[in-house]
Amino acid sequence: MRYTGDIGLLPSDITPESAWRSRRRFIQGVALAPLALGVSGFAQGASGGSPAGPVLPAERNAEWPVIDAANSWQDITTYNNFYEFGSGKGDPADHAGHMRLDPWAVRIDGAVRHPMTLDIDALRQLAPLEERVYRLRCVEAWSMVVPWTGYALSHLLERVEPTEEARYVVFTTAVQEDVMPGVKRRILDWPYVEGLRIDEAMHPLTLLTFGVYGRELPAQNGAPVRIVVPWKYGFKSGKSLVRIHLQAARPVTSWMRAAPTEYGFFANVNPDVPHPRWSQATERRIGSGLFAPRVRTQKFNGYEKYVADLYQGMDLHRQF
Ligand SMILES: Nc1nc2c(c(=O)[nH]1)N[C@H]1C(S)=C(S)[C@@H](COP(=O)(O)O)O[C@H]1N2
Ligand SMILES: [Mo]
Repeated sequence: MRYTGDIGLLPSDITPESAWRSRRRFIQGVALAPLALGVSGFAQGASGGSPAGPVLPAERNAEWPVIDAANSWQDITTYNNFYEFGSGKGDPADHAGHMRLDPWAVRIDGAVRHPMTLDIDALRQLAPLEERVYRLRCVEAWSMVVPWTGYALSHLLERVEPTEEARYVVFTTAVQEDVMPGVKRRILDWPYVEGLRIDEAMHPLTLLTFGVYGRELPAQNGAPVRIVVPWKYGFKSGKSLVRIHLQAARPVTSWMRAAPTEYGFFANVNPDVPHPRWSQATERRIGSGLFAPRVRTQKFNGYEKYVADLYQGMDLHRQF
């Protein structure tokens, strides 16, 4: 499994796995500088932009299918939804750079035995970072393929030990009203709140995410930490998290509150369940060119065999 198209090879593709791992350990133990070499496989063509920002070392996890060629750094960092910074696709790249990222702490509390507040470095170091290439399918019927860096959220949840009461996990995004033009305009009811059922949150595909393309997350992609739930529409993947709260009740999320008939709690990618205002049967792949054919949308965004069990017995048309 490898990146294709304009992405080129990763060092892990051309080095035996064991050599790669030991080299990684060596690099991690010595200094960050040689990593510039370690991630050189990410170099893009001129049109794709070059990954920028601090390097974030991670091992490739090839356990999950890489569906397609990854989108370019340029696509991933300039075509965004981050309504706190405005509703235009370019607004996050234009404005999110003003977000204050240091210091940053995340509170994990509620129905857990060990509530804690972790600063971003402690949170990032809680489990080994992995690189995973996931498809991101927006509810607006476009998609991208993104090499994320993070670890399974389950590692963090296991650390805080959910109690028997913990049936849902609620994610809350930072609000910095002075630097977030969208917050001033009340596009949604801030803060941006999302949630998962505890079994969805514990699923090994659910990624607590700190980076993209081997670099720390750019602000517009949800720095310094976000969630990525690849089998759900993109709006479930809250950015720039400040709180992870476990509770008994199903939360009312920001999008449910804004338009309950359009955005359900589950929001599983499903080509058979249209949005009330448009079809979800196909998607436009960002970066594929104006005349490229639309791609057929797959149930659970292509992750059906890993997650279908979670929804046994549910009517996915009603519980959308
Ligand atoms: N806080 C916050 N998180 C958010 C959003 C948002 O507006 N605010 N938009 C969501 C939507 S609709 C999508 S499709 C993804 C987009 O992630 P990306 O910009 O990194 O591709 O972020 C999600 N997370
Ligand atoms: Mo989205």
